[in-house]
Amino acid sequence: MTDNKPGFFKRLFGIETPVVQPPAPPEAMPETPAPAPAPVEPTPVPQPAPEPEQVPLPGPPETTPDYVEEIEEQAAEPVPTMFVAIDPPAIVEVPVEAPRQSWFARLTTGLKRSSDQLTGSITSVFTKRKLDNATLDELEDILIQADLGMETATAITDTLRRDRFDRDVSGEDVRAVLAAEVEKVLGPVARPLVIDATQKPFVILMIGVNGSGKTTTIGKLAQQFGDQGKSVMLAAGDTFRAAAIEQLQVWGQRTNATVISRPAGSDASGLAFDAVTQARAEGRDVLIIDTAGRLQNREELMGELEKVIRVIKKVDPTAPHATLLTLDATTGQNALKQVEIFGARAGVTGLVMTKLDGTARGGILVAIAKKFGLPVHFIGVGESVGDLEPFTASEFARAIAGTE
Ligand SMILES: Nc1nc2c(ncn2[C@@H]2O[C@H](COP(=O)(O)OP(=O)(O)OP(=O)(O)O)[C@@H](O)[C@H]2O)c(=O)[nH]1
Ligand SMILES: [Mg+2]
Repeated sequence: MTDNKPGFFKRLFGIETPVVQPPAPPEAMPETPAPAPAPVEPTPVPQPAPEPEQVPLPGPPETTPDYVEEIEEQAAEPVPTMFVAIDPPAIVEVPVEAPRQSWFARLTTGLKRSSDQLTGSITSVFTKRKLDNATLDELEDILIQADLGMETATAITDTLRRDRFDRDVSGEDVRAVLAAEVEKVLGPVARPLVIDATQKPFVILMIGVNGSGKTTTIGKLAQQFGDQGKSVMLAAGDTFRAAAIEQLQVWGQRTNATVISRPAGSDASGLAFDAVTQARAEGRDVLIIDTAGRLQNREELMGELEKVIRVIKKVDPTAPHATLLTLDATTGQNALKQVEIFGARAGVTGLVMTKLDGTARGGILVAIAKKFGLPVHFIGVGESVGDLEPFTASEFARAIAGTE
């Protein structure tokens, strides 16, 4: 959405964010040259022999897989310079659990930033006014500015027009209609991620733009699956940055999940192939494969993602069994494009919306649900291992509409 009403829009969303390391807006991201080695290595990373390291691999595949040719072709090319790295920290820190509010309180607090502005605008429009066309037009603008999407905005104003036209309407009445309409849209997409126990491993591929929360979400999921008694393997498929590999290793240690990795600069598809092979040989319940962040409009990077998927399918044609797209709640309208393009190229099966605890432009989730109908499995409400919650429509609707 273009910011054609700067004053209003600033009031609506122009609040400084406390979120740690927000990604730069995709459009503004510069290309980053091949990564220099991190200036300080926090802990000596075991220097792996040229061949894979942490877990012995089962014997080589019986026939040479096609991907080997692709990898060899690629090896002749210079190290790719197209990944956009977000200044990786030299020392990867995983936040420790601190005493905290319930997740719903944090969700409400996070969405309060959107909700306060939204409900404040609604209240100012609906103070002592009869519902007429002018107020309905104003309300529609407010809802669209809040990223809810044209269809939902129209549905809300249509309901009010039908039921309350020419009558006194309070801000509270409007918020109740807003909550009901948002819940109606989100209800069908609030679906849990079901792990099919007959798939061993159940392969989850985590994808998304830079900094959207892939690796953190993997850590949180590893914890949840581990708590359920599942044996979990993680694959450090963001082979581009050494810090990304370390970050996943830290999560692996923390959650007692095995991490399979290769040295930075290795081919991501080859790692994915090895990881699925290894997890299958070990009878793992779940394998979660991390990937490098990529902007959806970078053709070559999207092609690389397709290759990762092709190679996974060489080991298990039914995999990946879930392809999860992480969306940063602070992104706004660009999230629609991310869902569209990642969906078309990588066959997204479900969404995780992260960072709903901080600056929230949470309304976009409503527009996404309406447009794509993809399941929303989880929401991220913080950086700690416990801060991933199943998505529920009514709580989200109440939080954004500011109703109790
Ligand atoms: N407040 C908050 N921060 C989060 C959440 N999820 C992730 N983060 C933070 O967002 C930043 C980026 O998270 P990562 O998990 O590294 O994101 P990524 O998608 O793996 O990033 P790349 O690998 O660079 O593409 C980190 O500082 C995380 O701690 C969340 O739900 N809430
Ligand atoms: Mg990552």
